[in-house]
Amino acid sequence: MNTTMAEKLTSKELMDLENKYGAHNYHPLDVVLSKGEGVYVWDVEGKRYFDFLSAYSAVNQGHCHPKIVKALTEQAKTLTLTSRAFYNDALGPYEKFVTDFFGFDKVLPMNTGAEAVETAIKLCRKWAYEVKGIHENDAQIVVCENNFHGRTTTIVSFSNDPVANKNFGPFTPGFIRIPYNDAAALERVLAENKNIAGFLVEPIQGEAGVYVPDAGYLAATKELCERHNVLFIADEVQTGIARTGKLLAVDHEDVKPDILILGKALSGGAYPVSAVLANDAIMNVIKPGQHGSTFGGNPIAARVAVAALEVIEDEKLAENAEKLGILFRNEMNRIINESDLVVKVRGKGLLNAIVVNDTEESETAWNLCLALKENGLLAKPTHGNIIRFAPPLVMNEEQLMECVAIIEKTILSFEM
Ligand code: IF1
Repeated sequence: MNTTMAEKLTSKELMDLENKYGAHNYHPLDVVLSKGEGVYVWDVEGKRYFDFLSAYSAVNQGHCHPKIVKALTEQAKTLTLTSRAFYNDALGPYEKFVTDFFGFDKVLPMNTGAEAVETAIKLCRKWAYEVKGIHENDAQIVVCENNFHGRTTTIVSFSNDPVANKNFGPFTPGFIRIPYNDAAALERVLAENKNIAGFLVEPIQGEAGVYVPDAGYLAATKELCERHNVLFIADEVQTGIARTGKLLAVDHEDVKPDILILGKALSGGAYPVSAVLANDAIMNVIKPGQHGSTFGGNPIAARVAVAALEVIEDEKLAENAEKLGILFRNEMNRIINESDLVVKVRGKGLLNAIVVNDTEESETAWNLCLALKENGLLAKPTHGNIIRFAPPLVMNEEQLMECVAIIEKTILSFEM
């Protein structure tokens, strides 16, 4: 088999190639995709599916959105990369646009979510030493149990998931882990420890299985941070950009983070674009040469991000996510009442999960996803018995009801 030729390979052949030549750091569902448009993707055999993962919420604006693709391809033909050794004519306009859009003085552009989290950690520590006055190397950042913030060595250092960090040590010190959704736990640690620089939190824990904290948790923790001169750092890589029914998940509680971390849908999935936003009193601690990235702030990323955010606003995707999310959870609750297989639905906007009535070690959720795939809908289990449902936000009500029918049919036939 000459795989360099443009000949058409089957799904089986393509999966074999990945298995033989790619590192086994993923366990994909056995579907090979070759095309996407809006809420749909197609496999190499031409079968169409509803995408209920949206590349982990990167493709909020739908696959291959024409406006985003246009920005990408036009800029790709003009100027792709200059590095930050020189100015480029796309970055400044993007920086003005994105800071206005989210209401911060400044942005620091990066590429992936993990890089943006690393950037926020570095920014927070530098601020702690140079503004707050913590003694050098003593700063602590408070994080939550079952957090997921990415895959770098420092980020996995403060994970409590052995799958993410076992045998990747030694780990970066300087993190204190407290229970999620427990403002009193934050209050205790802030009272005990004068060296706390920041509190890093996901407004909804995605990887942990779409855990929505109690109403008031974000506002209460933000207030505690303010009282103790500690930076509230919101990781909105997964929850941001309209996914949960507001532009940001913190907007549900009118919380303004001191540091905001964005990624994924900042490009609509067309290109790796991430960002850290903060006001001058924080961002100005970073001086030339102290942080950066070859690709961060490149002209393609800048044009793509502007287009991606314009789509969010033009197409009212936050409002659509809010409306369809309520409908989706209502429909799932109806199905739950008819079925013993699914016990719970939770989420906000179009970031939802159902809990399958089986152990975390069971194959049930995986097999349910295989059956959903056969019926034309792609989703993936997380933590064994939880299935995340996060379609592109450009879905309409009719399409959503078609998806509900697929899910219902699959769940009910599964029990027979
Ligand atoms: C993988 C889950 C989603 C994130 C938050 C930072 C990052 C992520 C809150 C890092 C990334 C991912 C990455 C993906 C799986 C995934 C995920 F299953 F783990 F929970 F989205 F649902 N902060 N989330 O959720 O961003 O460096 O990847 O750009 O396979 O690791 P990244």
